[in-house]
Amino acid sequence: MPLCAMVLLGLLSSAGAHTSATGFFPHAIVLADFNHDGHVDMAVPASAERQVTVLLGDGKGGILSSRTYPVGQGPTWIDVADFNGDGRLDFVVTNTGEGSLTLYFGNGEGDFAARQDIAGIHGPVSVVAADFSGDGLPDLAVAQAKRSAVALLLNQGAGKFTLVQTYNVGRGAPHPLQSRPQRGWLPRRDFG
Ligand SMILES: [Ca+2]
Ligand SMILES: [Ca+2]
Repeated sequence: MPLCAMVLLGLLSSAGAHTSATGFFPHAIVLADFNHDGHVDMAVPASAERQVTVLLGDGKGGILSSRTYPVGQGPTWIDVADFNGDGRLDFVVTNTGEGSLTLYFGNGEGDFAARQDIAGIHGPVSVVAADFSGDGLPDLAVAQAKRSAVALLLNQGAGKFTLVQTYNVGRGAPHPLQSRPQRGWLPRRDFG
């Protein structure tokens, strides 16, 4: 499967490397501890599959479980935050081909549900979650490559977002945005 993306963990050894399929054409990886077990997990959007794969790590370089979640066309970027304030991590994906975002809300045990789509975001190529308004809720900044712009969406609470401003950043494609350190979510970035 030459085009099938694989996640490779750990160093090659006599026992071989751990691999796990994540779908075709992955564009990004975000790290977080989705199930609160102290081990780093991953979420990977695969643009040709319209899906995100969540891989739960075992802290020894292996994968405990893998589960995929459907998103929109051409998912290219992902970020993580607690968007609805329930203490459990959620994720947001840019659907570049569809002009939308998809959010999933975590249950704190590594599973995600209550999909929410935000339409009308033309050509989103990357997204970062941060509290831009100072109210303690993570908002979203979305890079729109074809418009040479960044869209700012404010979190209205319960994970609901409103587009409040679009900033022109001049000619050229803003890709990607730089995310902030995710303190408190990654006790260590050590897969082994
Ligand atoms: Ca974990
Ligand atoms: Ca949450």
